[in-house]
Amino acid sequence: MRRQALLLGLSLSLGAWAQQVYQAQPTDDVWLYDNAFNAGFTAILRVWGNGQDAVDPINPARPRSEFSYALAKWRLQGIPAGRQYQVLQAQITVVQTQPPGYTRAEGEQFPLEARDLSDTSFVEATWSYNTNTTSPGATIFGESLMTNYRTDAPFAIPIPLNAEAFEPYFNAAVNQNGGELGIGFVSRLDPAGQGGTRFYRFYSRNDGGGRGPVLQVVYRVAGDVNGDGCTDDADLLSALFAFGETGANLPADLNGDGIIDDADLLTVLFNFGNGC
Ligand SMILES: [Ca+2]
Ligand SMILES: [Ca+2]
Ligand SMILES: [Ca+2]
Repeated sequence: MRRQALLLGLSLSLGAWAQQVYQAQPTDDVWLYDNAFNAGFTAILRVWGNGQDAVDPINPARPRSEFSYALAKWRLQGIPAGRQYQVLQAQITVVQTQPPGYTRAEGEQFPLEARDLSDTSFVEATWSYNTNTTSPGATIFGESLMTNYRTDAPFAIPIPLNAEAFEPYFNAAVNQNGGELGIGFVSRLDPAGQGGTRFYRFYSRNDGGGRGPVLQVVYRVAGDVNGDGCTDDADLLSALFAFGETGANLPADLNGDGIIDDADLLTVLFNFGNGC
């Protein structure tokens, strides 16, 4: 129950009813490291860097021993293709095993990064280090927070994603990649000097306790005020009639800044016909 409370405590409070929430664990996650054991099915993923770089500058797809990554991919089920989505909030949460091999200050200095992936061709069940070519990209969607840091129990590490940076990646996954979305976990945290224990260790989807990574995305069809999945004149009229209104959770307040103004109206206009 405590584990659920950890994750629920991080869940987002929802505003307007047209918003929807995707929340799931990955369909595949692997430990990408040349000496990884049981890389596809290990219950624990491990991530480190060389203290300077998070990604191997020589060959990101085949990290040397100074680098270790985790790759994960999600299948965004239930989100129809053929329309553009607005991402309001996004977060990945992983659960660090007990005890962490780093101090809170080290975790804050060398965060766990969530990045884009070159592709989502890797498959957990048939994973092979020798043939894999998937590599973490240069876009950092988010960095971990040490807000729940503790040494006496596993703790949740939230990685809030930048909604503006993540939105086009999310839309490309839904509309151009069959719903598959890949995330690379990397870090500059250097294991050396702490007996080789100073690195991120967090549960994979294969953990028997269900503590694998969780992706949560709050989204809506872009410009869709009334939540019927299509941005049309009904949404335009709603935004016009509510123009100037202020308050929390107003359906026509598409950017969620508490006022319905020309920014919201333009969002409807720019997305006119979306999803219809
Ligand atoms: Ca796995
Ligand atoms: Ca609509
Ligand atoms: Ca607004």
